[in-house]
Amino acid sequence: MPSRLKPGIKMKDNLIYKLVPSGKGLFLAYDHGIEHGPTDFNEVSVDPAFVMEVAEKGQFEAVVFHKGVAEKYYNGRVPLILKLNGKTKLREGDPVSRAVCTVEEALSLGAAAVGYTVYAGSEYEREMFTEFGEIVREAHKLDVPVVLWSYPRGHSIKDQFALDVVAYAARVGLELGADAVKVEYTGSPQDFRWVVKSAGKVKVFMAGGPKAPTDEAFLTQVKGVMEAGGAGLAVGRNVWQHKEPLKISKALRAIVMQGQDVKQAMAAAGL
Ligand code: FBP
Repeated sequence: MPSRLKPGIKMKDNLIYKLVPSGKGLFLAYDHGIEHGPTDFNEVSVDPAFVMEVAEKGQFEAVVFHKGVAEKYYNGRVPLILKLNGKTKLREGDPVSRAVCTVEEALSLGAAAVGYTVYAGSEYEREMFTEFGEIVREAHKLDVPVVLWSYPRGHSIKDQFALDVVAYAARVGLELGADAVKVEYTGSPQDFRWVVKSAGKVKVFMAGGPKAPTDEAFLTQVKGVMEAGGAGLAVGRNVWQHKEPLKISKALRAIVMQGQDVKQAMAAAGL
């Protein structure tokens, strides 16, 4: 059958399988230095070399860095998702985050994929949509997977965790051409199933969020994501703020990759 695609646009399913061949995985996020500032870190986690080591020993499918950290600390032992845009939390008002790195630069730093945050609902949504569109175009031309951090935020968003808002965020990923989308958890597998469904062929990853009060509470959310058909999670604080980052990583893998239940996974990890 003759291709009806425009020249230069290749037919493809979903490039994220390059990073997560089984369709499931764990990404270790460490872009907090810019998003939140060093307040998220302690004496140990402030050092990007420590997080690089956790990513490797914890067998993460990828580690997420901004370009400066990648330049100085990325050692190539775990695939890299390079976060192309970022903002600080120092500025008030509706959020806007613009690219500080290109796809080409990301590749030269060893990236296997690129990431970008869109704050849908912000008064600057259009600027981020436009820029993200350009990034998807360039990345896909080069067969590079694109992960969208899809966080509805701004004065128009009353509840960023509400089911309709999170499902909308997941759908934005599909509509804008992302290969994977990272969204907040909605609280139950029943609800999250609708989020996953809304994203279609786009793989849905849960954002870890602030350190959970207990391991069990956190792992129960992760189990819920997997029961709902999610692909895994892109997690930061709940791993590198943990007193035993490798143990919690092991429990996460047991749930995400092996489908274990929470108690089994905790026991196997020695938690
Ligand atoms: P966590 O698992 O620590 O929540 O990391 C996920 C993440 O999306 C980071 O990649 C990003 O820096 C941060 O959360 C954004 O946090 P916020 O929700 O405050 O914008």
